[in-house]
Amino acid sequence: MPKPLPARLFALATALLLGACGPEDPEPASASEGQARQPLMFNGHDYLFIRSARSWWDAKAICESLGYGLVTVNDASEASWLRGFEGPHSWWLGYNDTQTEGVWRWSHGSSSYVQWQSGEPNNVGNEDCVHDNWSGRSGWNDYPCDLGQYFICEALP
Ligand SMILES: [Ca+2]
Ligand SMILES: [Ca+2]
Ligand SMILES: [Ca+2]
Repeated sequence: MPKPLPARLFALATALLLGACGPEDPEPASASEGQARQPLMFNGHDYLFIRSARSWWDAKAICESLGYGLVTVNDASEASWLRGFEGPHSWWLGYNDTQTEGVWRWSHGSSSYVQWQSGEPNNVGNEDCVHDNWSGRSGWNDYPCDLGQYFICEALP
């Protein structure tokens, strides 16, 4: 079980996330989106679904500033649970080949589980970061790291 997060971290997270949902957020806030910014738990891990379109690098830094990392997908049950919150959007995961083209790693932790969409990864135009639910289709696509996407943080063990 992860350690309970102190109240001051929640305050920081709330302030940061509300601040992050300014002009870059293409969608109006709603009650359900507000709830989605609170940590959700699955299998003993806390997650944040952050509905602010950021580069993969910014997303990674924001997760880390909160004591999380970009999500590592460990198995099909976690992938399925995540998808239940994704709606029509695509979301950054921690998977990337930023270090060596074609050598895929997780930014935080490790996993041998993969769920590529058909024909992916294809590195079209140099795609080194992975998002889930591209075009509303199940599975992963490699995508340019500097384009803005919503993102999922998972608490570090
Ligand atoms: Ca995980
Ligand atoms: Ca690549
Ligand atoms: Ca691709």
